[in-house]
Amino acid sequence: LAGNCSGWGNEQTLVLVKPDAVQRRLVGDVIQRFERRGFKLVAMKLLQHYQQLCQKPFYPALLAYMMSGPLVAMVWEGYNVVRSTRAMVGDTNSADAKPGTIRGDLSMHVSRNVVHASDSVETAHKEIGFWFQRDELVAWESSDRDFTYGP
Ligand code: IDP
Repeated sequence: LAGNCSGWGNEQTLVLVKPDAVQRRLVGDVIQRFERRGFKLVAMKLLQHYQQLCQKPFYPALLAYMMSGPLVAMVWEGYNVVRSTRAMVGDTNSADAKPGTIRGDLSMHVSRNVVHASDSVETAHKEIGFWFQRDELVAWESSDRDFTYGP
C-alpha cells in the first residue's frame, strides 16, 4: 500500500482563540482538543489586532469585541484539517452548537463564541497569510505520524 501520498496531511487552517476565551482561561482547553485529535501545531502567537470582519453589518460591536483583549492565533496542520476543525468548532450560534463541539461546550451566545476557524482551504490560505509571516510557520515532523495516519 502506498499510504504516504505526497501532500497527504499537509492541509493547514487558521484558528483564533477570541478575547472572550483568553479572558476565561480557555486557551489550553482549545489547544488540547486539537492536540488530542492528532493535528499538528505549526504556528502560534498572542496578539491584539483584528481587521478581517469589517464588511459584516454588525462590524462595530464585533470589532470592539475582537479588540477588547488579546487573542491567540494558531495554525494547525493535518488531514482534512479545515473541514474537521469547522466540525470541532460547531455552529456559529452557540445556542445551536452541539455538545462536544468547542462552542457547544464552552459558550452560550453568538457574539462570544470562543473561536474563529477558516471556512475553506482557500480562505485558510488567505487568513494564514494575513496573520502570519511565512517564517513564523514551523515545519517539523511529528513522531506519531505513522500511528495517526497509518503506514
Ligand atoms: P463563523 O465564525 O462560524 O465562521 P461568521 O458568519 O463568519 O461565522 O461570523 C463571524 C463571527 O461574527 C461569528 O463567529 C460571531 O462571533 C460573529 N457573529 C455572527 N453573527 C452574529 C450576530 O448575529 N450577532 C453577533 N455576532 C455575530
